Amino acid sequence: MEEMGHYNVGFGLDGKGVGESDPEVAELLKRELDRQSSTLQLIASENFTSPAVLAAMGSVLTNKYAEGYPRRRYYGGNTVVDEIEELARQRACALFGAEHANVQPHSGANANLAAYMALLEPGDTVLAMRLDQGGHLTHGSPVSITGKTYRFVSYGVNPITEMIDLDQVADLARAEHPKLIVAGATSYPRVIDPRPFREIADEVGAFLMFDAAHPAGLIAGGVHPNPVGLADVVTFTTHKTLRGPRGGAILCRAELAKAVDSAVFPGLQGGPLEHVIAAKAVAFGEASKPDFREYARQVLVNTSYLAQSLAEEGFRLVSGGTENHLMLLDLRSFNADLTGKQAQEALDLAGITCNRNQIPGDPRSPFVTSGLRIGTAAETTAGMKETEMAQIARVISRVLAHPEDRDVLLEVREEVKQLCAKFPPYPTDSPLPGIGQAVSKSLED
Ligand code: DSN
Repeated sequence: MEEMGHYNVGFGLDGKGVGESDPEVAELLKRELDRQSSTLQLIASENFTSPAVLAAMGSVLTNKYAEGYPRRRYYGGNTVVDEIEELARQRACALFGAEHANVQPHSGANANLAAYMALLEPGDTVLAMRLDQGGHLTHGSPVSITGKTYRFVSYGVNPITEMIDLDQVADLARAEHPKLIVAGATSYPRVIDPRPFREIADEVGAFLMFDAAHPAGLIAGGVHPNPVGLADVVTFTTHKTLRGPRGGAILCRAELAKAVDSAVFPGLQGGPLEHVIAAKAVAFGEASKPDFREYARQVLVNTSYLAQSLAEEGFRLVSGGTENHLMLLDLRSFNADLTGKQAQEALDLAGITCNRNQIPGDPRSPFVTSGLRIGTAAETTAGMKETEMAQIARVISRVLAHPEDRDVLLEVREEVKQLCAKFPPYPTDSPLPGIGQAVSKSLED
């Protein structure tokens, strides 16, 4: 904590940090900044936003109620907010080549639910990827409102290749006549090509929705195929590879705009979070710049390099490799008794943050698992490249070879700290909102 004392945490418009009025909260913010800066962030769905994105989220827009849409609000005083939301919508459309964007969903789950509300009636049949094969809770899990409201039929991966079984998708589509087919996943290490899904949807007369929550930044960066124009609706989150604020968004053709907008508000949500929408606009602007294309390219290089290095350490890669920002490790090839839960906990103690994950056909429960999901989007933002990926593979292997050896965990933690110190995710020497320097006197006192 000592060395983080020069950070201001939660820097306000008055030039004062949270610490001047609430040292208790400020201390927690400071500890989290310390954790993110001194340990490896390898959760595939996380990233480090820019200081500008943080600043927009910490702005006066949080004060404003704006139910409705630009120029059609239920409350007064929305002239500036209208311009902000319009800018975010236009930037999202330009970035992905879409006809219409809704930037209000508070999350990816809300975006998905809104898309279903726009396209379906309760009880309608939907074909989507099963959670334990790489899908998402909102792709019809029985514990999700989606699974309780619609009739989901699930496809999965081929047990040999561990890649999406398109023959199964086609067979199920022909047999079940879904009104909607969902493409997209949360723990699938391969490119998802929207074209075969479009062909299958056309053959059976279904809508196609592409959940791009994970690859949105890879699509924006031009290294993954763009589903816009092929899928009727594209949903995504703005905080994963896209590197924006925590939230969701929906893209669609103009003819579906009204149905999508009505589903988000008033169907599902109340007042939009305009401070987050401003931050989404900032992130869309950042993602349209040439250096974001370079970032997306480096994410693929880093992930592939890390995966190959981990394979050399004895870990089996689900599907035999990776083509995106994440990989799934089958731990059983390294140590048949090591569970995902034990591995995640040992890595956490050593300063390496990732999440346990079921692998296709996993004999262990979702709470225990036989796999780990590892992603490079965040540490690539911090500037890490192939050399660091090789080092990360070595430390992961060392920890998992000795998950109960406290000395090893402490040694690795120190090595990780030194590595992270070379790649601070945020500048340490400028007074930036949220993370700048040296204003929170009360924290230092
Ligand atoms: N929780 C997200 C992920 O980690 O992929 C999906 O919602």
